[in-house]
Amino acid sequence: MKYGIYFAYWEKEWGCDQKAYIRKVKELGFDILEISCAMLKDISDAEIAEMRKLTEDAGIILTAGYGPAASENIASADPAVRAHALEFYTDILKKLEKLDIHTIGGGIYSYWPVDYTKPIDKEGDWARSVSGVREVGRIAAECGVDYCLEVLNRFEGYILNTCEECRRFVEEVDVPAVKIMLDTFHMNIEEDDMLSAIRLAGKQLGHFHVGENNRRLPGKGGLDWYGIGKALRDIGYQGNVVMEPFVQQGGGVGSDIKIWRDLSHNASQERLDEDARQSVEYLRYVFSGPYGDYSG
Ligand SMILES: [Mn+2]
Repeated sequence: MKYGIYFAYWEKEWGCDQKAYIRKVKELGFDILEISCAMLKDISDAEIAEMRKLTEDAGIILTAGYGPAASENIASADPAVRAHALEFYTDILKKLEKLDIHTIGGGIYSYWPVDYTKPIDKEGDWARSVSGVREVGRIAAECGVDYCLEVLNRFEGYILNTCEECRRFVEEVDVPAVKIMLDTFHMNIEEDDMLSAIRLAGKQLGHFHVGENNRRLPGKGGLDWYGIGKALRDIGYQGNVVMEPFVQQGGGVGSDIKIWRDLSHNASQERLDEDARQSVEYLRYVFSGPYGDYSG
């Protein structure tokens, strides 16, 4: 398994310059930096080349996360929105290929955050999403990218709330590059048994997010990291484990994630760095198990 962190732990806006984090996360002991596709919308070829060189020099793997805007909703009932979404994903996937990024994950079968003041048509959106994801998934395959559908809790999504739903959805799409993505924070809300859900995903698990029940760094809350590690080893998971901590209030990130208190306990930048370093060390150790792949 490879271990990563999402840049937004340190930031208050999604579209900020994320290049500075490449070297930083390497120094903190991570293998992976997860970036947001928000920063790729207007990126130039020169900037793409610069970013790729920085990751190669640092020996870092990049992965990409995204919460699509309503105008990028591949499941929309409006054909013009679906056409725009297809255009958007085609552009992003080509950029991912240039960046040597092989994983995109998130609510990329719908939009986020969901506007629950509007009526929800789960059945209709599911059907449109399956057909849209099938089309986008084929483009992803051509670009060498795994298109990973993140199962989200009920407050953030309504199409895929459990691993069982995602498995059924992925089977309907039936494109090998389209995979299941799980996140311990969301699973803790929706799954009867998180460890069974991981086992149900099995070989279809393409990307894995980790965070505590309140989205603090793994090791600072109540989740069963030993059990989670065992379930991942049981399915022979060799993929990415990316932590997605959110502990700071403010900005677009704080508002979208609904951070209304300081979960960092007024931590300095140095303290945030040290907490991340300790968390990845802990996770590597716990997930390695008795016969694991612990090498750090
Ligand atoms: Mn996540």
